[in-house]
Amino acid sequence: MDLISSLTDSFRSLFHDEPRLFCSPGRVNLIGEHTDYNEGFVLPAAIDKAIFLAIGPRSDNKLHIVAHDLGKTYQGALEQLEKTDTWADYLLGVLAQLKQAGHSFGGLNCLFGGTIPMGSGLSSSAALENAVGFAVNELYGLGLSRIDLVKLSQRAENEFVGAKVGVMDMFASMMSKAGHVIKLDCRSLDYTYAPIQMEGIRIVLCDSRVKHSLVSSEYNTRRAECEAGVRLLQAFYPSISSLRDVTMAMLDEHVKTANPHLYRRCAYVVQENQRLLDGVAALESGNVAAFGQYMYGSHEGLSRWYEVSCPELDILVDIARQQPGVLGARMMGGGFGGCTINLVQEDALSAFSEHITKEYFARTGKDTYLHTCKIQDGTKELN
Ligand code: GAF
Repeated sequence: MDLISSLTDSFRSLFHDEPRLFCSPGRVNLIGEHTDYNEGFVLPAAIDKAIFLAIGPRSDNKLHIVAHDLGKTYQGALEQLEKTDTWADYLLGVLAQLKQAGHSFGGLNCLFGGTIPMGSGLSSSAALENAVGFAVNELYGLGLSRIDLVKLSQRAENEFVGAKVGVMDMFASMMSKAGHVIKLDCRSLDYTYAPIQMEGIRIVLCDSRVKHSLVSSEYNTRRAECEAGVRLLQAFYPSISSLRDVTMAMLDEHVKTANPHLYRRCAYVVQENQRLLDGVAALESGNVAAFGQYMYGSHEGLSRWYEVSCPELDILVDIARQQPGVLGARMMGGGFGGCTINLVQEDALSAFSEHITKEYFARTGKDTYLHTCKIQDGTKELN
């Protein structure tokens, strides 16, 4: 039985009611990593791996939530939305934010499952947050726009879950359009949909099988380092407010000698923003090979200057780079594990898959899991 039928059946037998069904996808990001919280640019898209949510209103103010894949249940009440330090916080956080914004809604029965591997850097948490916000908005006619829901998910994660993530993941999952990547300006939230003109080229994810933890201190440390770099420069340029406003010349003059560690962190971000802009120009002119080189540059920066990679991700990129028919590869997402994203020529796909699986095992003793992605629409209700 497929996942949707199984969620529907379980919902019926648990709650004796007919659910409404929602789907919220995970995401990839072609380039522009750790730039979102620096008010820079990102180039993400939603993929064909998603969270599926079966949900219905209750006549009281209780919450009955079931994580189908984990075999776990949360029961509580809307009046008491307290942090649990479990998976339930992603849902409770969204409900808490809705309440805080003054929206009125009743109790809920929900059951969710999914196809996004957890801890693989494909944003299962943002997908879950979006699914709940979107569903409650529909169920209770709250009148929130998609952008409102994106901001709500981000606040839930920042304030309730306690992960100081940027806006990219929820934006990609909510706003994506099949066959397009989103060029998003994370300062203004202005965005454009760029058609992916990559004839004969596939987006392939290679899972390092190293689980990353987003709430890990390293992510918040990188944010703090970027902010420290900005503060240092504000003494010379009072008008700057984020690394988005900073140039390499500013860093060279005022940070390089004063604080070489901060220099490397900030220089990575400034250069990654530029790589994204140059990369988009390359893609627009159909030069995927040039785009692929920017991806390798991105990985190099993430690994050596920003130091958010790990040996397994470096090995995956190294293997991909030497393989014919691979145009670009890099680690993706927060880092310290998760997946690499690879652009692979269709006719080289099966040799790539065979080689990287064998070679990765030989070099790490781990199996990699490959997924060839399709770019999908964002969060939606299923009929
Ligand atoms: C994680 C975060 F959730 C995003 O906001 C982003 O910062 C990303 O890491 C790195 O680009 O996915």
